[in-house]
Amino acid sequence: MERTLVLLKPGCLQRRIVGEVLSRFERKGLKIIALKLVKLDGATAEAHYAEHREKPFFGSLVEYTLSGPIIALILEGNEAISVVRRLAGLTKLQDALPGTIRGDYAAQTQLNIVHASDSSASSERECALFFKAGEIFPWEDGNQAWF
Ligand code: FUP
Repeated sequence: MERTLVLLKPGCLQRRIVGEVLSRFERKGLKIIALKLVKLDGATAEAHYAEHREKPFFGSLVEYTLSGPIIALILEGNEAISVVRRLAGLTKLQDALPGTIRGDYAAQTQLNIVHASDSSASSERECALFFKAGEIFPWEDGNQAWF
């Protein structure tokens, strides 16, 4: 079982597609074990994208990330890190296939709607950046009678 950190960037709220994007993860059988609406501060946004600090798009990427509230969540499931990356689709606009979240909704590479951890090391780092231990609630699949 793996955990992965997902961000629904400001464009998801702007375009009222939070429910649609969350549905894709739920339909796949992933478990939401942490979730919050948050307005990031500059230091957290810069720390999250620290690997891109030297890139030409760093400033505008951080600016976009800070342009409104975002939804942060942790998903748990089998092979969750790579499964969620595939559901999200590739980074670049022209590579993101139809049927993926970015392929269906992103209109610009820089505004590519979602973030998903790309390795277990980044998942660990990013889950800790966005959530305290007390904000994460793992749960078990219950008795079918609940459905
Ligand atoms: P990903 O892990 O798919 O989000 O991709 P990266 O970590 O490479 O990129 C992080 C963010 O930087 C992307 F979501 C969008 C932005 N970016 C650009 O604006 N231009 C690029 O050429 C590459 C990434």
